[in-house]
Amino acid sequence: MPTIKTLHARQILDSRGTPTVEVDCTLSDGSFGRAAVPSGASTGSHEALELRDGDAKVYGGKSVLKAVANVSEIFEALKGMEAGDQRAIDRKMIELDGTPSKTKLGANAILGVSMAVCRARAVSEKKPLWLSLADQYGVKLSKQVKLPVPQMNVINGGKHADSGLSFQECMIIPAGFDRFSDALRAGDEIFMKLKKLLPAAGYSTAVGDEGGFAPHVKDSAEAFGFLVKAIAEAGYEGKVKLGIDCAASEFFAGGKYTVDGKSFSSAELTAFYETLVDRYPIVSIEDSHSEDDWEGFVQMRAALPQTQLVGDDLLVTNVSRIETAIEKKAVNAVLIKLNQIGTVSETVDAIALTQKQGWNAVVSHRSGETEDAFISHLAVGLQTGQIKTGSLSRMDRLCKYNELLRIEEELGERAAYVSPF
Ligand code: 2PG
Ligand code: MG
Repeated sequence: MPTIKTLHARQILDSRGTPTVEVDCTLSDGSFGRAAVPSGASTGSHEALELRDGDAKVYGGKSVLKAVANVSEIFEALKGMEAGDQRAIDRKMIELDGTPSKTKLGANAILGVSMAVCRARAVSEKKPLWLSLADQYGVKLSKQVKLPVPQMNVINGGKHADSGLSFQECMIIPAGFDRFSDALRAGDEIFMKLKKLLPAAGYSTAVGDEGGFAPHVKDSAEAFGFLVKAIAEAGYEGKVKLGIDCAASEFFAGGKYTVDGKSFSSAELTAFYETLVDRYPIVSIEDSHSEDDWEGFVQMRAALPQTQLVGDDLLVTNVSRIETAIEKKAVNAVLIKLNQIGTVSETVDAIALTQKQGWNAVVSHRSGETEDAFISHLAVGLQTGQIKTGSLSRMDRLCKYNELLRIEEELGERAAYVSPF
């Protein structure tokens, strides 16, 4: 296997126009890999550190030139290492950083390198990235290879839009199909229906950070009403379900949750979700409660045992927090974000632990994205069965779906699409 020959980082701009890190890697056999790091807005406080320069005069403090420079330091430690052992490479960077949250080098610097090396290795192996990842981490692929079921955020709220909606993401989940491409088509047709329904009701079709509409509806019920109508008018009733990312840490203050102008205790919030699940075809709820309200999650699981309860800010792709969730029976699914933890290997460990527990892993984008479609390959290679990557507009979102179309085409008869709901 070839060795790491060069690593070069640069500052580029993400989908919000905010600086982020991109890394180029070349191997001794000439293979080249490039990767760009995403960035969140509703970040969990237990996430690994995204290193920013903090000089208010430059990009409002958001430039990442320190992280870019840290890639040179990382290169000194990694040069000449075998590119064939991703775990050794990631371990080396974790040791070099030496802090629990990657505060010294920055998770953005470390992750950029981790992903770029994966890409270069796949080129060297002459394999698609998803297959290289599967082989690297010992995933046993069966004859049928699962494409992920997407959670599509077609109405944006919370920190991702100025719609006034308390919930961050109102999503459609095209589960009842045999092929990924048919599911994508259904999602797109529903999105186009919404585009007609919203203005007819006097609302704007301007979009939020993840490409979903951001109408100033009066409450979440009105948002779900639009989704149900759009699904029915597009002819997909029963086949397309709903999901929410509440991102509840963002509307939690002083021990109370404020949703749709009403104030709830943790237990009252659970009861509110029960009424929503009764009224609408909601099959998945993410971050129903605040990131340290473990008891709220435990109550949710007991109250809604049939619903997929996903931990995002709660678990931050961190094996030790996922272990706590297993002990407490706090969720039954885990959102997986590479930059919450900062290396590909640790991300894979989080997925493996989730799957071992029999829970669902949902590979996810961040609200600040780039043209990099690494997560599409991660979802297929690790056979997670689910992906969350935004709406049906803005290329930073669509490039992930388009990459999945290419993978499905390449898999031909081997491509499978299996509903987890
Ligand atoms: C989330 C994500 C992605 P952000 O909360 O799940 O949708 O948002 O990247 O802003 O944390
Ligand atoms: Mg979330």
